[in-house]
Amino acid sequence: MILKVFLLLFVCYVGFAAVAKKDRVLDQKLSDKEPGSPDYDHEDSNKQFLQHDTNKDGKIDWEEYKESTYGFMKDHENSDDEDGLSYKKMIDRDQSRFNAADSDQNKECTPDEFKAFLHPEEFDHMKDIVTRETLDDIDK
Ligand SMILES: [Ca+2]
Ligand SMILES: [Ca+2]
Repeated sequence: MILKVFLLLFVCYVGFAAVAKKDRVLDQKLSDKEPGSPDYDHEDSNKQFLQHDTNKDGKIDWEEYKESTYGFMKDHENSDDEDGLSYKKMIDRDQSRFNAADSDQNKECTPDEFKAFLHPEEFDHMKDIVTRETLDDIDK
């Protein structure tokens, strides 16, 4: 019971912060192309893929993504302060989405699979995870 209350408070508290931070991260990634155009999506995905494929083997595994996206926040990973909690929340969410995007479940995303990670709303098999994320946002 105590755990349940704690979890509820936790979700309420960090949910909003996580969304706000995530939006800022996404804003920084915008290129000079207009968002929403097919060109933009394509180029944006490729650019981000190259950015996260740090060992340049043409695939991105979860650790690679996590390191290149959240590595700079490493100090917070094991802390219990506010930053540490929202950090974990963002990572958990990304990891769920990453696993859903990895359609052959080999723990690595090809450029195509990574596109589903970046633009889940465009892929049928990502609908569940998009719904879950949306519910997460509302349910707080
Ligand atoms: Ca790689
Ligand atoms: Ca895969």
